Amino acid sequence: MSDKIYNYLLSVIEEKGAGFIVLIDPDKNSEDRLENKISLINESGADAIFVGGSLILDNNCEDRVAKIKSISELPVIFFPGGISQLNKHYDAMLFMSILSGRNPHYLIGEQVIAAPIVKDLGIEVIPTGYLIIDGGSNSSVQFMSGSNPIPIEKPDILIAHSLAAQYLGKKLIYLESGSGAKNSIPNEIIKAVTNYINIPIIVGGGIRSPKSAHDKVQAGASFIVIGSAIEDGGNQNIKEFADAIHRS
Ligand code: 1GP
Repeated sequence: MSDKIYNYLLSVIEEKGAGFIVLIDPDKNSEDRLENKISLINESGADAIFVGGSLILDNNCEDRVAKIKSISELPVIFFPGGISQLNKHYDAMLFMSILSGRNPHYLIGEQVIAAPIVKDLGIEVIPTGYLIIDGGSNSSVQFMSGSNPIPIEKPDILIAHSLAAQYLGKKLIYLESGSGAKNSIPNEIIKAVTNYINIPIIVGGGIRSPKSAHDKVQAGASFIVIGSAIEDGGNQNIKEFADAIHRS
């Protein structure tokens, strides 16, 4: 199996200090809207596009991913909200387990259903430990996955989960406070986790400003994911995030 996209992500860390990933929720972006949005992202300095959402209210996900792929200059990586969003158009996928939860379906059930289809499609997989942390509001991912988030005031629990993810062989850890979270992951928590593990950390959820993104990179994040903050933003906004995240 190819490691092309994973190696590309590692090269971004090497060259730029950290990477900027834009999240596109296929439920919130019609094909017309995508045209404009992807061209802004192409020009922004972003390093990759994640596509995925907790819930999709129509049957057009595959068409939208095909559209994104046809106009994007960046790797298009599946950030799975569920197997119904899996299709042949992605360059790679985060092969995730919600390790912070205790719902067996999202620990291993969904992955078993997906694995043979992923093999058939020939998509590169990036094993990822997904850890949901309480972001101060009920997140869609928390509700849809039926899993409790890790309490923010218990960094020892998060550290133990992060170490377990690394020892299980995950290549990335995703610290998630939920799309549109009231509170993003605090910098001191990111710092605490990076003191214990040595695989790259993705941080996402509720990051609203370039300064906040910059501070999370300083704390040790290797990738910052921005979705809601640029959902209606212009090119300038996306560029500002890229500049704040990349080493100047
Ligand atoms: C959600 O981490 C991502 O899974 C991005 O969150 O939409 O809050 O930027 P936002």
